[in-house]
Amino acid sequence: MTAIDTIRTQDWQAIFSDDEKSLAIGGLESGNVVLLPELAFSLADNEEFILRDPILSPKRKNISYNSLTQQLGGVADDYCNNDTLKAFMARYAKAAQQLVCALLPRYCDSLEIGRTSYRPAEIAGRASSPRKDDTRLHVDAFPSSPVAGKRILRVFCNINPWHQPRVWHLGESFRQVADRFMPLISRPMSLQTGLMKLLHITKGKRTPYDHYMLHIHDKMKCDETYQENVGKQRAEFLPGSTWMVYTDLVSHAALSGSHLLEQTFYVPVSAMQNEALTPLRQLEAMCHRPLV
Ligand SMILES: O=C(O)CCC(=O)C(=O)O
Ligand SMILES: [Fe+2]
Repeated sequence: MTAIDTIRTQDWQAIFSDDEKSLAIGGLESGNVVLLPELAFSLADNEEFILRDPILSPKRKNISYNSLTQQLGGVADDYCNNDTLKAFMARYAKAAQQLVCALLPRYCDSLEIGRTSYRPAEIAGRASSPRKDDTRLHVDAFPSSPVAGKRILRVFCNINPWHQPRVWHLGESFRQVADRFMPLISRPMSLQTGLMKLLHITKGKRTPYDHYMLHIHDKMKCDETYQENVGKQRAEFLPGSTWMVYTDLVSHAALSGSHLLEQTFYVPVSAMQNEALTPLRQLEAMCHRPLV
C-alpha cells in the first residue's frame, strides 16, 4: 500500500513546522505521496481562457514550458507566443519551487528545475503506444533524458474547472517492481551508451542506471498480465489539491482527468536524507556494482 501523507495549507508561500517538514521528506523518500488537499492554484480573470480555449496543439499531449529559455511547447498556432499563458506557466514553476524549498529545505540548494507542464486534455480513452501510455502502471524514465541517478520529483496540481478528480492507480513498491523485472533485463553494452550521446539520441550519457530504469519502465507497461493482476490502489486527487511524488520510485498510472499542472525537479542522490531508499542505491545493491 502506498501511503498518502497529508499536509494542510492554502498558501504556496507557507512556512511549515518541523513536524510537517520531516513528514514530507520521510514520506517522499520512502515512496509515499505527499498530498496538500487545500493547496489550490488560482487563475486570474484574464487567465480563464487557459481552462477553456483550444490552446493545445492537436497532436500533443501537453503544453510544456522551459523556465530557462522561457519557451513554450505543444501550443496551438494561435497561442504559441501568448504572454499570458507563458506568465501563467512561469508562475506555477515558481510557486512549485517555493513550495519545495519551504517544505523540503534539505533539497533547496541542489534542486534542478525541469519542465513545467500543463495537461488540459482528458487522458481516459486516449490512444497511444503501450510505452507512451501513462494509464499503465510505471515508474518514470525518459528515453531522451538520462538522469544518471538523479531523482525525479514532481509537483502536481489539479485545476480542473468541472470538479473532476485526477484518478491514479498506485502499484507495488519499487523493491517489488525491481525484484520482478530486473532479472529480465540484460546488461547494458558500454559502447552503446557513448554512441547514443555521440549521435545525439540522448541529451547526456545513458548510464547503466538509465538503461535499467528505462527497461523497467518499458517492461512494466508492456506486460498486460502484470498490469491486470498486480496489486494496486485507486487514488483520486480533487481539483484544488496539490500532491508531490518521487515518480521514479512510486509505481503510478493516470487513469482519467484533465487540466493538470505539473512541475518536474531533479534532485541529486547526495541531497537525500536516506540514500539507501533511492532507486539508484536499490538497483546497485541488486547488481553489486555502481551504476553511474
Ligand atoms: O498526468 C498524470 O496524471 C500523471 C502522468 C505520469 O505518469 C507522470 O506525470 O509521470
Ligand atoms: Fe509517470
